[in-house]
Amino acid sequence: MRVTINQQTLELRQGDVAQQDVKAIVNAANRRLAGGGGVDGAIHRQGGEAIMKETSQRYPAGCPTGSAVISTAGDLPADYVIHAVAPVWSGGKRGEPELLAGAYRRCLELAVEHHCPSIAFPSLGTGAYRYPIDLASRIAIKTVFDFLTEHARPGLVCFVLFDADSYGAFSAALEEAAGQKRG
Ligand code: AR6
Repeated sequence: MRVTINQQTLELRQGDVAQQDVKAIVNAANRRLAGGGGVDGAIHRQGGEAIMKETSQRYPAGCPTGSAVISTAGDLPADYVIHAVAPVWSGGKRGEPELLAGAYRRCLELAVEHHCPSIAFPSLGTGAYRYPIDLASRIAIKTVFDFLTEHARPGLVCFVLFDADSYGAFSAALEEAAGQKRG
């Protein structure tokens, strides 16, 4: 599924974010950038040691929740990995929506700052961090939708969803957002 926003493309794909042939892919990281399972495990396993080597040198203090940092992509098809830290879901009253939106926004800013014409995101926060997919997908879509409306770049933004349920939630959120824009 794909829509055009401000002459740019927002696309949903199913698969492994690590294997996407785009300029930057986004990692679902933790604050210590310590490595883990899920998306993080796939990226470090397939990208090799260069990624962790660079992040531990450049970002010894890690990355705050709701933000992101950028590194090499090692052996992956992409040139950059942007490591984003989503909030751990704890009911929704601890600033989780703002933090999740902030993480997506910072990734888009970093992609633009590094002249990336394309970026691929996983669904941040909805695995080990337990953010409910119906809520998280709406925040993800709205944040990207608004960014593309307000900026002329990056050009192509993909969400790469790992399973059918996540794909379904993102499709519904995208239809809702596109419908609202059409009025
Ligand atoms: N490509 C795309 N999506 C994937 C992939 C993949 N290769 N693998 C899993 N997913 P998670 P979080 C989906 O747990 O919730 C890590 O250990 C997965 O089904 O990767 O932000 C870090 O080190 C889910 O829908 O990220 C942190 O400690 C979504 O991606 C913590 O987990 C996110 O799942 C971050 O947790």
